[in-house]
Amino acid sequence: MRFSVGLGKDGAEKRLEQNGVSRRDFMKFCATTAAVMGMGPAFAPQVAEALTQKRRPSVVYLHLAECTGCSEAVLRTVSPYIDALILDTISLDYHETLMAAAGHAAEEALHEAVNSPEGFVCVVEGGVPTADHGVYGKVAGKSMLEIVEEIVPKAAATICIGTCASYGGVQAAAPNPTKAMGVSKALGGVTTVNLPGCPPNPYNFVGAVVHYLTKGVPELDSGGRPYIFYGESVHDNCPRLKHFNRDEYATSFTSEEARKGYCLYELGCKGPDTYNNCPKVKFNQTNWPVEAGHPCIGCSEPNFWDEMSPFYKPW
Ligand code: FSX
Ligand code: SF4
Ligand code: F3S
Repeated sequence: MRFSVGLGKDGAEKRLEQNGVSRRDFMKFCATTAAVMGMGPAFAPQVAEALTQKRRPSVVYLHLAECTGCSEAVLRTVSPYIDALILDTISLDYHETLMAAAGHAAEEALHEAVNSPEGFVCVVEGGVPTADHGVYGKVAGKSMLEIVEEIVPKAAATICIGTCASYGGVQAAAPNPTKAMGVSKALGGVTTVNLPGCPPNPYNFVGAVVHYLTKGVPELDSGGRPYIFYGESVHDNCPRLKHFNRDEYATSFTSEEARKGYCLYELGCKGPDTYNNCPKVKFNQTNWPVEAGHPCIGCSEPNFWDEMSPFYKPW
């Protein structure tokens, strides 16, 4: 495959090399991202171009109520170093856990990014506590509710990374004392690109960013999820499906059937009711829960902590 992308030594290619990403790794990554987006290899050069364009989009990344596992999932990726690529592609002007600035300097960076005439993309990680005017979650003296109310309407687009920002997540589980909810709901139904998963797959994040840069906001389902990543159920693409179709189930984790790779439905697998591309994309291109022997707990569905539990029993 030949790529005719202008990765000049002085520009993107050099920066990527400095971050430990070889040209070969980069092109492989672009082809994988194209595939994750449901596009053929012919789209890879456009992915490369989007990721190396001169004008890097300004991104304001907000942390609300969450475990930071979403950021960790992006930062802990192995080859081809999604963190380096993402950090090189976008201008991350505000990210509370990554930025060197603190206190007033951090607030100043946020203010500048949000008011820049060039515009910005908002990425939100975490749910919004809304009880008692949002008093249960604050950053720099402002409630998380006030922060999203102020910033999200000004953004060119908002990407919710993870189930918490998309739908509320673990802090929204019953009895939900802080009345945590997803960003869209907290703001009265504003459109957000939701990338649920607890944590989400970093490739879906990269794919969403590339989609935004090349084709605009992707087509979303009723839960705000892009069809390209969440259009099929986990069950649809599961390698254990042939056993499900033959009624071959593992009845305990230590059984002979479990060792043979039988279906995990009897052990609580919620793959048939969960929409995500885990079997196709995997985590770190290595593995995903069901292939590793664990039932899907439905982590990319709204309210999965309440509605998909008990996790180890079939419905
Ligand atoms: Fe939520 Fe992100 Fe689950 Fe954690 O921060 S989606 S709790 S893995 O990581 O928001
Ligand atoms: Fe479906 Fe889960 Fe069985 Fe896979 S293990 S076939 S996702 S029920
Ligand atoms: Fe989550 Fe199920 Fe995938 S638990 S990571 S949606 S297999």
